[in-house]
Amino acid sequence: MQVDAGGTVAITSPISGAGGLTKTSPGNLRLTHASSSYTGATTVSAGQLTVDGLIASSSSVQVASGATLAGSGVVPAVSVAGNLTPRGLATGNLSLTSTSAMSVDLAADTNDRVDVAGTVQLSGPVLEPSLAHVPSVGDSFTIVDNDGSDAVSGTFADLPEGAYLIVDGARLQISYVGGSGNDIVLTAALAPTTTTVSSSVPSAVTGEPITFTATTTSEGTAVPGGTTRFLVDGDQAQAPTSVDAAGKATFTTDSLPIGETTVTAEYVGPTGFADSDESRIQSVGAAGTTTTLTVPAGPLVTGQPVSLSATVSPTSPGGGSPAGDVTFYDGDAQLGTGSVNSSGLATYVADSLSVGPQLHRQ
Ligand SMILES: [Ca+2]
Ligand SMILES: [Ca+2]
Repeated sequence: MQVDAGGTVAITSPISGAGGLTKTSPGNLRLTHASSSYTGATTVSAGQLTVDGLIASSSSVQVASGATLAGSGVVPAVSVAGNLTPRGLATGNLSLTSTSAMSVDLAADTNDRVDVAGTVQLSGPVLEPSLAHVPSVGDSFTIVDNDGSDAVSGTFADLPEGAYLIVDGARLQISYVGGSGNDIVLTAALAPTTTTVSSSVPSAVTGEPITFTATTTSEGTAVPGGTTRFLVDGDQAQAPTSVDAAGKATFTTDSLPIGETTVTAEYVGPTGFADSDESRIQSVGAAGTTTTLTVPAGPLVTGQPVSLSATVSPTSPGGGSPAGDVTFYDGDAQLGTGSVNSSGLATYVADSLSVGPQLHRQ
């Protein structure tokens, strides 16, 4: 049969006999009768053959590179080197070669699909899905319904099991073990994200500023937005802030307690992206301190009460307000203690000091 480019010829009568059918030229030949009985081979060498009827008695259908098989009818075993545009086509064994492409419209109600009675052989064909609506996460589309329990052999080009593909802005994940376990199913999915947390000072001391940086990626690249919040030992320490172009958010604190503290970054992705989080243990040790003793200017008179003061300050990189007690000595004799106040000052009033020995602090 020849159909000129741009034209469509429909055969509504049954085709019978022992001969075959070869479709040439660029136009579209449409077979609609439900009881054709010819037994020869069907060859689509150019243009498009649309089978909306039944030609299952044909020995096979061969679709040449550049030619197209389409329709919603019933065909025998099909080997496609060109294009397959099924609209619910039922086939025998289905083979798609590396030069072929399968186009499916993933409509919300009834998506394009092939129902295969036999084997499914994919030698790296290109999958060309289209989507006219926004699917909800979890919505699935069976594009090849494989009968029996035989596994699909091979995959579409660049789409191994579990791969993601973006279809008209929606993210779909492909499985060749979907449906009853041997069907090809596309499922609307969230992009996975991974969040990691680093510390500017993995082993800090009290009062030392520590900056935590959360970095969120999706399949190896920065996420396109979203927010990250930080928690310290499970309590929010910083409200959600937008991540930057590198997917990063930071949280700086100098008030973690001595010991080990759990710092968590929680990422909430934009539409289409999954959430993720990570926790890390931050170690904080005691900061070093410097103590300066102040005594009244002399000379002191024996027996006169003496007000002693000591100023305690953290040494860098520590910070904040030291707490605790300062013990004052007269020589080796302990005089008493004073508590360090919020200004780092401890005082003690001695009734008297001995003559001669140096005043010192331990
Ligand atoms: Ca199945
Ligand atoms: Ca099967």
